[in-house]
Amino acid sequence: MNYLIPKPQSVQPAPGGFSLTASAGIHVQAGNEEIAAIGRYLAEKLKPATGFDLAVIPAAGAPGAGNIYITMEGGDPALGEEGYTLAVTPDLIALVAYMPAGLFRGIQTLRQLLPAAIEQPAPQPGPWVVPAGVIRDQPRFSWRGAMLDVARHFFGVADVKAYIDEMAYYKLNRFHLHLSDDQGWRIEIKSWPLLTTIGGATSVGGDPGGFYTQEQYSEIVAYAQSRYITVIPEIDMPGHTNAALASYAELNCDGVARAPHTGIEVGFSTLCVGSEITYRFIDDVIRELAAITPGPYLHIGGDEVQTLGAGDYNAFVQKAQSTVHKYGKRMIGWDEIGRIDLLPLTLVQYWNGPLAVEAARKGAKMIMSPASRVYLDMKYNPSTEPGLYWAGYVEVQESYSWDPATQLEGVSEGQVLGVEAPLWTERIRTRADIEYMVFPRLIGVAEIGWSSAAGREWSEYRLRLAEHGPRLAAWGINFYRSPQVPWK
Ligand code: TNX
Repeated sequence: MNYLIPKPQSVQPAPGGFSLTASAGIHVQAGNEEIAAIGRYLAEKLKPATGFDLAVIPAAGAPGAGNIYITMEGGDPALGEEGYTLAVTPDLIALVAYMPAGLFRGIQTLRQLLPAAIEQPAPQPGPWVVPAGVIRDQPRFSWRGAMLDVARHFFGVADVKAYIDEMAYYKLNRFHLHLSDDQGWRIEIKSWPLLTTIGGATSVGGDPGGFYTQEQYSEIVAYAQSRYITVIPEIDMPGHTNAALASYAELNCDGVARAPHTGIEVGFSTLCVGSEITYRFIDDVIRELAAITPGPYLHIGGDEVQTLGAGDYNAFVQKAQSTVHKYGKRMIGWDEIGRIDLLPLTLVQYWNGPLAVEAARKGAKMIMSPASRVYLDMKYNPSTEPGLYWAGYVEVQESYSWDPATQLEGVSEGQVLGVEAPLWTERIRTRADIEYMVFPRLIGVAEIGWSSAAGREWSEYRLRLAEHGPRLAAWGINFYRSPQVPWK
């Protein structure tokens, strides 16, 4: 029970353990399809390494010895939406939660309690013993996220699903997709089809482009939902818009379509904020995106526009905020939106600057993504091949040893919604690159978001992290074997 990440709120070990055998049943609370689906997910995760075809059975109360029991009956409301209790005896594994999301998080704990070989894709000898004890657990923060930039380089549905599964294993619950930028537009907008046929065709460095149809996007959203992860789509504006400006001449103040951009400089592009068509454009884009996004959030970027005055910028973002609100969503933006009058439910994502503090002073809730800690595109050290280093080299310890409630002067715990780790992809071209930059740093971010600050310490964490090496290896993940960690 000593190697769990994120570290649970409370762990009480007991003698002995539960031996999982081929005859175990996964007994799920009867009459609840959502819980049955969680039971099937567990069976599916246990099958490859054990070879067991565990039956998912509607339960008539707690089952007899040798079984797994998953239920919301008796779930403690004090453990909230994502909390759970996992009680393991030599006879029974009982997972109880107040809400289905809690059961799903508890399943990840159960997977981590089994030997690392459980993550192997083909049958292993076992035995499959789960140590006995009681875990009572719930998250510190409600926002525990990762962002993937699919604009600078495009990653298809299969890559994205793999990332979602990796996030789920560490109990993350927000997946932010950066869908548009200077170098590419990645989501089909039916009323503006050239965005994807022209704007979607390029990537950084002349690499291949690509985009998601609305159907594919919905497939990603549903996949994330089945793992209790909310998708947050981002369309960056008014800057970071060259792909749109290349697709439609009329979005430019001079009426001339821009050439595609395959470099990595930022800050030069902007929508034409004085023209009426710009607002028809953002209305259409936000309307279509809101309609296929069941989650409550829509991110409008708002970062790094160097070619607009403050007045124009503020007026534009103010209008974008009204549009997002009109379509029933809460707006999120990077630091820079701290300059405008924010609606009460608007969220600010801190990355680098003082404007986020201004937003906090106005009462906005914050998502913490300090570049010098959790920008997963930052190189680990000078010999890291992929990535950038403008915010410094970020070794595993640096990305773990900080706290969201004390990172920013003037922003206290009550204003912090949680933490999110972005992966920008200017210098990330393949799934192997993603894995190398994300792992193991994202695991530490997951712990920062979930576990209590008290007792969270690098010298102890690195030993737990070491035990996760074989699990990452079992999935075939190309992770960075940091010399700071005594890998197993
Ligand atoms: C800053 S973070 C950016 C991105 C870049 C990233 C590279 C932010 C709001 N803007 O456009 O991709 O740095 O690390």
